[in-house]
Amino acid sequence: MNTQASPQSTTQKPKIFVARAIFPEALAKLEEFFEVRSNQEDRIFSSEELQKELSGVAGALVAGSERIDAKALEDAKDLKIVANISVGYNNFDVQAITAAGVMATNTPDVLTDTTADFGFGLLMATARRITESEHWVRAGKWDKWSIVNNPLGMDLHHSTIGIIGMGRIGQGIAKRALGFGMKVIYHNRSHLSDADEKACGATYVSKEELLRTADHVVLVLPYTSESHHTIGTKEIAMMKPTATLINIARGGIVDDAALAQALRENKIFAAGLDVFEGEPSVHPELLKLSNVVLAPHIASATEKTRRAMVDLAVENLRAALDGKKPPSLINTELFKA
Ligand code: 8YV
Repeated sequence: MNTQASPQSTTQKPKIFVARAIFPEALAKLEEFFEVRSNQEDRIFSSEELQKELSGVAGALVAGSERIDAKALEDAKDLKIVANISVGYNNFDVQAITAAGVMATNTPDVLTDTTADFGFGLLMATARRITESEHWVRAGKWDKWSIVNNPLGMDLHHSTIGIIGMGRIGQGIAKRALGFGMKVIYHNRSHLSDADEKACGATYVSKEELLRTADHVVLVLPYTSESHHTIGTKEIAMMKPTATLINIARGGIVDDAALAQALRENKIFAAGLDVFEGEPSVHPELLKLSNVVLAPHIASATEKTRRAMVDLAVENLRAALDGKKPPSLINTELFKA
């Protein structure tokens, strides 16, 4: 065995912190270049612990579970980059991060199709009562074939899908809906270009028109203070009693208590939720209902895509610590070539 220190081990590697468990191969790659403090046991840090972990490191890989704000950055005097393993970055106070001179990055594009697939799958499971039917079979309730006495759902084909939030993932869902012969309407902060509208077969409508006319409402908008409770009692009251509501965006975009009450009173047909207010806690009333499909925030969770997200976050971190522009820099004003 060669006991001589390699040239690499004598030069000081920059210190980095990996806040969540990641794939061992990605960790090994990081260890080639950095002195890594990692959290392979995957526990969730308190804000005090996070603040401590960020002190003395040049870079950090984090996820939606880590809130990066002025408090978290208080002692992070050496920090140059905070790389989110997530496209959504509502866990970042971008203003505070930028004020601290720290680059912030996310993981767009690599998860678009995987997330759109899941959104469409959740819609199908919800409208056609697939998980409820499975529970029904497992509970031994399937004692005879019947025309009417089994879980009857709502059609997707040739119905109207209303997408709120028409970014990359929303457009991905629209394109899938076209294959089902669905009419696509959308609401967004801004109109798509004519070419993008055409590619999605989508028509821009007001939020109110969307809620009143869509058979299936799908939420794919980012969470901000403006999008908090985009869907509450008032909005649900505008929806058709036969409509479904799908949230793959963020907890807090839907008022979960109001939704639970509406589902209990059959104000709408059903809901499919991948994200929740205060997750991983789920509103206890939602857990009691059969007309809601619940998933643990897994829209981007395929092996290939989660690896691609981690790889992109690693690429962002390495670029920043190499003095290069990270491929998905959020606060671009910080990069001085
Ligand atoms: C992440 C997501 O898995 O990318 C996003 O915005 O919601 C998911 O893909 C999750 O946020 C973990 O950070």
